[in-house]
Amino acid sequence: MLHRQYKNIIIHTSIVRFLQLLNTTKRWHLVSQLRRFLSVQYGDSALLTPGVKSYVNECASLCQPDHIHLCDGSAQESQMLRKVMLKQGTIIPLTKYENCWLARTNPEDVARVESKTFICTDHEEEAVPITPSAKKGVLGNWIAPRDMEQAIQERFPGCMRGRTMYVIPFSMGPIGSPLSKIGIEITDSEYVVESMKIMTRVGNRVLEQLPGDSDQFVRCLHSVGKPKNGNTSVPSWPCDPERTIILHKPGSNDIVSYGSGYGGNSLLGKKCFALRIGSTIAKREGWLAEHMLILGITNPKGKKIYVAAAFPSACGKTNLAMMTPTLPGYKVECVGDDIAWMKFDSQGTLRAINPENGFFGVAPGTAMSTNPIAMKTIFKNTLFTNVASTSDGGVYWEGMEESGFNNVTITDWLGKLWSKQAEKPAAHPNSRFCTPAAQCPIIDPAWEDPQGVPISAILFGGRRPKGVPLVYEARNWSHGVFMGAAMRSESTAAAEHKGKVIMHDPFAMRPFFGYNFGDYLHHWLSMEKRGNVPKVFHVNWFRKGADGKFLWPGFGDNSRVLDWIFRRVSEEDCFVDTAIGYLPSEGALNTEGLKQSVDLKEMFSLPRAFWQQEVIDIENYFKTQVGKYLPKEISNQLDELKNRVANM
Ligand code: OXD
Ligand code: MN
Repeated sequence: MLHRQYKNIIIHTSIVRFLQLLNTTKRWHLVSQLRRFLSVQYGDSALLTPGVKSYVNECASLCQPDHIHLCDGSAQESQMLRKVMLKQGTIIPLTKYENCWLARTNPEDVARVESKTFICTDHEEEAVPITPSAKKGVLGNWIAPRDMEQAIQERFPGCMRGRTMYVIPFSMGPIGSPLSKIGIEITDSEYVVESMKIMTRVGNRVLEQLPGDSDQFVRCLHSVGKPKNGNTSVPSWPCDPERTIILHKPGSNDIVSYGSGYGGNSLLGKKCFALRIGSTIAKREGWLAEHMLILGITNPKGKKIYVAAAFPSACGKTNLAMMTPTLPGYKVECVGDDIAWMKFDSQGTLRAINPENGFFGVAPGTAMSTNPIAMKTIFKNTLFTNVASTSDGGVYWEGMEESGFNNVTITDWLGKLWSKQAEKPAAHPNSRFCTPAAQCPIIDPAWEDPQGVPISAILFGGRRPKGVPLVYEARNWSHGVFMGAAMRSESTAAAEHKGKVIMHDPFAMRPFFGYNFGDYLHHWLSMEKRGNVPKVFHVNWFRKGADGKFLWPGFGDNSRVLDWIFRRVSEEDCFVDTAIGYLPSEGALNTEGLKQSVDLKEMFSLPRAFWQQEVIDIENYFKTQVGKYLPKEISNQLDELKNRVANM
């Protein structure tokens, strides 16, 4: 039985099906009637702008849901949706914690699907570089407008029959900030609604920000879909893995996602809006939408700077953003762990907001020893996905401290009893916690400042087991942009890639570019003319020694690297000039009190053969994947690096 209030805010949409049978004039007339009907039925209908109403109508007539629900963002609404999800078996309560839930997905729907993610523009080269040897999909996938339309028509008509269509008004960024943007997500998944309510700001207060007669919002249509053959093997997690597709049309600010309920494919505010569509809006408006964490760091003298850092998915952004420094007197505060929108203010200072409202972090590896702040954040008001559960109503994943699990049984992410002797992990490697940012104990006091926080340094990094030192600094802005363009990292479980191959992942944006990477580089280079650009650094916590073990302890000890960066931002003369950039001079990295001995010599060594090969690989990548779109400044930077490496 549905909650009474719930019944009040849903409408039957068989009328919409009927509309499709009519000719255009009659349909137009009835659509206007329906619009009036919608505005009367839903909560505070006065808040629905004509643009939102007509988008809702459009989606309803396409998807033909049984009911429509305009989300108001309230706690009461969440209670109601949780009841629905419990009944469907989509979530189970985690009674050990306060207001925590576990969702188990269909095992075929566990990660972002990059190969099925497309950017739609009139001309292919607006979306991706075209070169004779470019491998398909390396820097994104293009789809022609008519093919996008066809993909929609093959999947969406009637896909929400028997389901409720939810309308989620959401703000990316603090409501009302000049840096924020609004989206309307339409979805047939309660899991998506509840996750969006954590990850973004949702509800009527968002609609109030939309100017009366405009449709200035990003249109986000999502359906978990229905397999063609009707086979929903996991009824609690409907999806259509075979026909999953994620489409973006920057020209009209449209996102259309079908077939997957998994976070990055379905919480459309995150990767689809804040990065892919966001980067195209940013290009148009002269700012940057990036796959970056933002943190504030205060030194023992009480001076504070903010840093933004781009690492590929599942490379420790959340851990760095919430770091507990081992260096005495330092304090780190978190603004965001995944996405930064950065724009110069009128003084020429680069200011950043975190457009998100929550953390969608990778669970495995999160522990008191690695990220105690995350552990203090995630055990209330959290929606877990694909972690293992314990018989006392708790959660478990690989890397969590072992103690406390002796007297309980563990059920793995597939719902099967699990033992430590099992060969398969208990939690899926891409299992997640989705938790409100505001409850992070070290959330920065300025994290919702509508003006954003001033950025003094930008870090690029990845998992590089060989050759790449712990930290080095770019010689200037163009060199920094080159460093971002040349980023590489070992693949992780965040997407569908298999095995641990070193992949090029420029700016950690490879899966998230909304437009041609060559144009993106031009845009980054142009930032130097717009304001005071920050210093740029490259970091690598993952270098391994000959014994295969990590050379650097990482986690809280990364504060030692941040300390050096802080001092470089303050122009301290604590560097040496090398072929690849500026490295800490001898003794400049504070290693006092390190709990393990570190082979600094090896960690900072620059093996000539490695760097010669690195330059060849970068050159090859630029040539085959970026071709004529590569800005001259970047190829100059490559030539200069090549010369310096040759003389190493
Ligand atoms: C994420 C990702 O979920 O990058 O943040 O995949
Ligand atoms: Mn990410």
